[in-house]
Amino acid sequence: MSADAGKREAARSALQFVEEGSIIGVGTGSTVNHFIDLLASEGPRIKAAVSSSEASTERLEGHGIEVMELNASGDLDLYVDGADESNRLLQLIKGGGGALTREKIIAGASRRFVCIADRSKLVRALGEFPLPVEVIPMARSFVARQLKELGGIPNWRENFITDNGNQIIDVSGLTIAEPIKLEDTINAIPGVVTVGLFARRGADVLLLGGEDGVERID
Ligand code: ABF
Repeated sequence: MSADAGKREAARSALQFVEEGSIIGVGTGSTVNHFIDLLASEGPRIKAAVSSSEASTERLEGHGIEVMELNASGDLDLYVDGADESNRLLQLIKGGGGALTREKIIAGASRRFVCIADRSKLVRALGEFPLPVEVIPMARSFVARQLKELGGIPNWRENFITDNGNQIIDVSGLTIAEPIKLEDTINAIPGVVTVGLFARRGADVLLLGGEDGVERID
């Protein structure tokens, strides 16, 4: 089974969490794209979605699904999104697609976060995937030096601007033994908008699509 087929199966499996007439949070990425398409074709009819990116908004609206501002929706019962890596505690690295800030906001505003991914995203320890850090542009070099002091190798994602007008540093070489601690440490660097470690608020359910079907981890 290809990784893409695994993503699609995980996305299909997330439909069981969607309630008819509800307002749900919808993330970003190729796995979520499957979720949006399947929601439109075979899922329950939702009232509206709160979207984590311009790309997902466009896709949702293309299917005739109303997109609402989080300020208008209030807290959400469900958020469905992908990840770049997850450990067995459902702590995640996210932000490969650059939408980490809005993703973290919606995850924080949601009672249940269902993460969908193909099997390859499950890792023993987080950190092989470079950790994305969204920064205020004027702080980029300063933040990069701080990240070096933490033992990372910062790499500016050139020619990329987030939906919030900021820049991204991808940090490789970090040993993430204590995800919550590292999330707090990086969050505390002036100029950091969001770190793509979702450890304080990880996922509640992880659906992993693979050869043997969809594995659910709670
Ligand atoms: C978003 O999309 C991200 O946080 C993560 O970077 C990415 C996962 O990508 P894909 O679903 O394309 O593998 O959820």
